[in-house]
Amino acid sequence: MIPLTALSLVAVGVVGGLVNPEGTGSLSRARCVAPNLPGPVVSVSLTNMGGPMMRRPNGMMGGAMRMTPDRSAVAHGTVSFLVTNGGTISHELVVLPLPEGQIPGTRPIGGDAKIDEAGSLGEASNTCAEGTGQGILPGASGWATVTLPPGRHELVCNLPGHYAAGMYAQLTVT
Ligand SMILES: [Cu+2]
Repeated sequence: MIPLTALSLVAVGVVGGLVNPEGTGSLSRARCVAPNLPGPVVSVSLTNMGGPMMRRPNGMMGGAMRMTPDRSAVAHGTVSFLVTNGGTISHELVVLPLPEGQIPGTRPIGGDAKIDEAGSLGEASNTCAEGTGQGILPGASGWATVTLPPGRHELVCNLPGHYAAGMYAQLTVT
């Protein structure tokens, strides 16, 4: 169990772009028990179709991955994300502000098959732990506590090819 004070410090570090040194990501197919998370908790389910990964002729992943939050809106301030990977490969959650007028899922994709994460407000990419790591392994959960201003936000998985395959969702902060 991580004390709330330590959790808050880690959250501040993530917002500042620091890497959580505890992020080993070495657990396999673990079932995780998250600590009591502060603020409203947005539960997010990450999925992909089982079996061999579909690939289009251009090498991009087929559209078979999803990011599904349990709500479409949350009050501004301290918000926690509890992210569970129900898929067969690693995933993550990154919280990005959604610029005025921009449609979710339309960010430009770079040569590395990823989108630009500049301006990230935090991420859950650690297996059975808080904050930033090497990705949430299949069957496991990760979590993060962030401070969200009012406005539209986009939750994304930015592992190569995953955004293009459909791993994004809008979250409105009121
Ligand atoms: Cu993913």
